[in-house]
Amino acid sequence: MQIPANLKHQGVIQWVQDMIALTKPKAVHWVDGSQEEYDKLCDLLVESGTFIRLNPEKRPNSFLARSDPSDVARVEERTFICSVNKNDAGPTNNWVNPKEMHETLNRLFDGCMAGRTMYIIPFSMGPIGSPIAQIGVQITDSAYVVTNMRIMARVSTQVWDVLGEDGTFVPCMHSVGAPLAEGQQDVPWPCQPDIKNKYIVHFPEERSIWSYGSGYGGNALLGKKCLALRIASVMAHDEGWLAEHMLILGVEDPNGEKTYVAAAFPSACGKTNFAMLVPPKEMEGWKVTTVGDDIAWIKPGPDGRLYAINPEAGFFGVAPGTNYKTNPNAMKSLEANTIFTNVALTDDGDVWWEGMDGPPPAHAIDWQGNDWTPDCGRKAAHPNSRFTAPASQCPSIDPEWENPNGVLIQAFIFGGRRATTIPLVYQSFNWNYGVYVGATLGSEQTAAAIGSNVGVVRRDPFAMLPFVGYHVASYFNHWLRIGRIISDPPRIFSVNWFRKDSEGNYLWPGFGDNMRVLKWIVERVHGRAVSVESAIGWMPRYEDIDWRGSDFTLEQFTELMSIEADEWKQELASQEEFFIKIYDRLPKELMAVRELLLSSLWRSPAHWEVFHSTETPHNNS
Ligand code: SAT
Ligand code: MN
Repeated sequence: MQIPANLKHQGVIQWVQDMIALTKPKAVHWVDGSQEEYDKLCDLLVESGTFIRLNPEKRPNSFLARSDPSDVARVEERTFICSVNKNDAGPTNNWVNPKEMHETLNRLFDGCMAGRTMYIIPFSMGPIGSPIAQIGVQITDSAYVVTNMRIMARVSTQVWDVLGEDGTFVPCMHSVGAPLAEGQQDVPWPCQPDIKNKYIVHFPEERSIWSYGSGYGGNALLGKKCLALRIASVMAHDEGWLAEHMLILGVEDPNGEKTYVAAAFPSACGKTNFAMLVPPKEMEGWKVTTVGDDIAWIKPGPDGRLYAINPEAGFFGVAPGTNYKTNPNAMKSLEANTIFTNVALTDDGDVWWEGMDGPPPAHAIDWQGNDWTPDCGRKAAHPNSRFTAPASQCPSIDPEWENPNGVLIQAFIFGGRRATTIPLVYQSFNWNYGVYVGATLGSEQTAAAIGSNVGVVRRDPFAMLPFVGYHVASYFNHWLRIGRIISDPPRIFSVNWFRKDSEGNYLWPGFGDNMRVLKWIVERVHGRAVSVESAIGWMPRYEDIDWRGSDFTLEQFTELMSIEADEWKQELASQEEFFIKIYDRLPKELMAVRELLLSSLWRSPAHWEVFHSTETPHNNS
């Protein structure tokens, strides 16, 4: 075995040797992260039928992959947190005794790479050498995974230098679980089609990851949800920082003042669109820049304030609905050097998905490889189809996005997809109330996870339900603790872009218009925006929002901001139901906040009447 010249870490070498002995690959390839290597792997994937090279005139250096129809999203029911003590995983995670799970995995991985090449990927989550970054080494038998990892993480032999002889790394073991017998013909998307044979396993005490049977997204690109959220959340808890399912964006006001905010939304709720927002042109001088669209690692800096990095290097974004109107920056990011998965192929060798600009093509090949026409009654692209594109190609990328020390976070935003109940925006009274807002976040489920009841509301605290690597109530306590150790804590806001009227139409236009809300948030942070006190927090009046270029009326705003008694009673009951599930470790602060909320909601019926512009403003931030 030809070990890379600058790899001096015996722990890595020993681990790789053990994994070779276990999985018995046909060949071993140490990934160096070079362009040349990437191009060769893409050629190989074209040859094997996994990749289709797109028309180089339309989409240079870009490819389409179609997954097995069984392997199209994260598998939450097969995701495990194998802590030594069951209750350290908490009631919201699947748990198996780690010893037992190791036995299962050893059996599954025994010989699982037969006939395949083992790739060893050195990667850094975060700028290489950043004090906030972490190093991972992923072993995989999927060249598709290698090419995607090279976009999503910093894959480089430099990582071996940073690791030195005794640095810390997270071992990330991955196999599609489809060994090839002598002479057996491979398929374009090898995997274990039966969901029961897929395993996404985390050992929080060992800080290791084992993934078997899937080649898709967060199941297989192990730097993302597995390392950067589930394992990192455990590290963050132990070390006093935050690993969050949050986008990071910068807001520049007309005076050039920059404010960074981090926002948590569940998967497939428009984080990428929000992170790359283009303000309405009438809001002259306001500008949004992108630091990250999915994950934030946030640490107290030397001044006691919170600084965030995006640990990723690319976007793994939802394709359907993305177009030059909803997200021009994403569209420009994926004009070249992009891998598309499960979108449709047009007759001229380009890609298409539902909601792309212009009329649908008269004919295409759908995500399953079948002929497709607009009237055929099927979707051309899978609802969870994705693009993998380098962040550096994003026109709105923030100049500080690779700053190893991160950017100063001044506001947190929590948002779900809620047809009712939750108003467009409000500010929590203080940090503890804000933690309550995050802890009780609810959202209608999306196609990002297999087996989800699309449209049904579930509690998704901090948008981290499938990503906290330990007991979720201890995670709440960790957030409360952070509030006690930092100086000048960020202000915390709730938003809901997805409220509907009684006919089921969205009340809020969303996309670029979200800038109006973001502007109010930023001005609140700096103590400049007016608000009024409601039962649940501080809220803008109609005239506190910048409506330039909009014809949104006071009546519409009133409906969008209303707090309905019956809905909120139900909401608090549903929040309590969740709290009861995690009662054994639920911080007392959250129970107290709930009581206070209930007491302020329980007022004379007049209180429930909607917000109107005659209330006395308080300029209290
Ligand atoms: O986990 S994935 O990376 O496949 C996508 C998501 O759920 O956000
Ligand atoms: Mn996500």
